[in-house]
Amino acid sequence: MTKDNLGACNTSNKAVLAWVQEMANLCRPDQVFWCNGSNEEKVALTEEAVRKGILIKLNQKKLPGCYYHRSNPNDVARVEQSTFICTVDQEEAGPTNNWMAPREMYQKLRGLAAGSMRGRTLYVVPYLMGPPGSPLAKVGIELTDSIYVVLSMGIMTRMGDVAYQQLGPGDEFNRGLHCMLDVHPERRFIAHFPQDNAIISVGSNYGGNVLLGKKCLALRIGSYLGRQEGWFAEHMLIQSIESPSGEKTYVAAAFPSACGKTNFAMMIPPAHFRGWKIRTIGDDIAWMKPGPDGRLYAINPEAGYFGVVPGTNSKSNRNAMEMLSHDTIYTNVALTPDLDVWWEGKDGPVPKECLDWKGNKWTPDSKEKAAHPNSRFTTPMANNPVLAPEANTPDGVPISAIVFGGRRRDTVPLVFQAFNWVHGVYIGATMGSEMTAAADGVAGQVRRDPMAMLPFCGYDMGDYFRHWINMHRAIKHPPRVFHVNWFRKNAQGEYLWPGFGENMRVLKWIVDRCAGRVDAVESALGWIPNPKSFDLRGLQKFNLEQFEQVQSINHGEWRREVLMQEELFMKLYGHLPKELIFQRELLVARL
Ligand code: GTP
Ligand code: SPV
Ligand code: MN
Repeated sequence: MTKDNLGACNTSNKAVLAWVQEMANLCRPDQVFWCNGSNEEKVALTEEAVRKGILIKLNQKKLPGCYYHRSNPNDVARVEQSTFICTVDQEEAGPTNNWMAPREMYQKLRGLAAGSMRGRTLYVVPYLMGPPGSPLAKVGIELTDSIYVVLSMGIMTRMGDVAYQQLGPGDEFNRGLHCMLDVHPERRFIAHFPQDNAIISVGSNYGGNVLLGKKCLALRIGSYLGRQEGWFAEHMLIQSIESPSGEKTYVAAAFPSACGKTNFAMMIPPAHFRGWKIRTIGDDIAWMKPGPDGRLYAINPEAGYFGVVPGTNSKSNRNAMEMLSHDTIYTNVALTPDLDVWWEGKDGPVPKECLDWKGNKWTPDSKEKAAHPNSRFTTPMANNPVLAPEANTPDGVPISAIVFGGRRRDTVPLVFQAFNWVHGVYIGATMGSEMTAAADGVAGQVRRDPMAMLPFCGYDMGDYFRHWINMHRAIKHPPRVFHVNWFRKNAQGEYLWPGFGENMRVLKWIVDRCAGRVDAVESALGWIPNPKSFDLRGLQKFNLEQFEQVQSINHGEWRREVLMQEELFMKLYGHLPKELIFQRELLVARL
């Protein structure tokens, strides 16, 4: 395609043509731009974004291919109170989701969208979630008036002609409409219509609210379809662990937003673990389906990472620092006078002066943070120095372990293993975690976040637990289930566990448990490591006593924990599987 016909219509799919026409008639853009995913297109749209001040070109000597974006200060995270599941019956959405009848929501949002793209361009963004040709992959089309969304979708998904190829002549694609409007919280709605495989998002231009392939399609709509079709759509990283002898194990792990998935997915094992290799298949989302051999197979539907920036440095995550050094969009970090980026926790000296994420002058004396706590990078997975080649395998990888984990300063030990599948479902279902800056709300407050899916489950949470329990029958060799907590603190507020690369020690125990190679001790919560066979060698300033502290189970704290779980169970009572109530009774009996 030459430069002259950039933006020209590139599909003959009748359903696509008709729907785009219908939406253009509604939104009234000055022009329609059909994206094909080519490099010329990316270059041209990037230049246009720079010309319009939507992106700032960063110092290309230090950060080749990198750009900077500031979102509206009222629009810096997901907004759960504005997120809706619009099923015909309210009961189907369940008590943990906001609900509105589809007819009412369509009417409301079509009203807001009407004429909203006058003077603007409507971009048609076809995208594929999953490796091309994968039986699990899904096609979506996002119509948006945000060039930042187009460029981000180009990184986060397999965007362009490849999606039309997968779609063929059919009409089975997710219909996503995104209108920025005036980016006002009162006119901000992220609405899902699972029965129509459709999404409408208005009034935001931020990450999880507007990159519709990610949380909206891959998780909310995905989980709804997964229950109908017999698979899982989960908020999980996927990693491969290769031992020095070449044995490969695949692990999927669900931690809530900003609780360590990206870091765990690409961690660097400490020196003691020479010969062990960790590689990333995905850092945020897993689609998993039983395979013909009775194991559970997982793909990463995404092609890029939209990750938390603050705290990233060469000590916590050297792979990430390398990954972010080129071809990355930075959103809401600080900008230095030489057009470099900075954030709290970055290596090197604190800049004497810079512009904070709002564009205001910032110095080390400033009271506010220079980078927003939920500032993010958008980077292609190909940038990841430890990307697993299996990230592109259409059939996915067989999962040996599922790991749940929250951010808990107390109560929850470093690691324990479920006694069996239903107990594992109970452990995931009752997960608690301190809230983070990834969503609007009170950071630090503990809330129940079942399987890290509270903001992302597209139907009744009790039915979701039922789906998890039922799937056991379809998986002859189910993964073993574990729970971890990297965030336990002592009375002085210091982390009890060094975390990051040292999490390899926990991972090795998990891998060995899956292979039946290491013993464990029975506890009230599940199987826990025998301190004698848990590998602490080479870990500086960490003794067995500290290990026992981070593993300790305080029965008083756990009785309180069970009461907190009860609140969720009461809320979900109507659809809560009885198995989980029995699991709770068994736990109480053990405490
Ligand atoms: P989302 O993209 O929001 O879904 O988040 P995520 O789960 O991928 O979280 P991420 O890996 O980006 O980590 C979020 C924050 O937790 C960062 O500030 C990290 O520095 C911090 N973190 C990650 N792993 C560890 C760990 O092992 N120990 C400690 N103490 N902090 C960690
Ligand atoms: C999360 O909040 O879990 C994210 C970031 O991964 S966002 O895409 O904004 O939802
Ligand atoms: Mn996430």
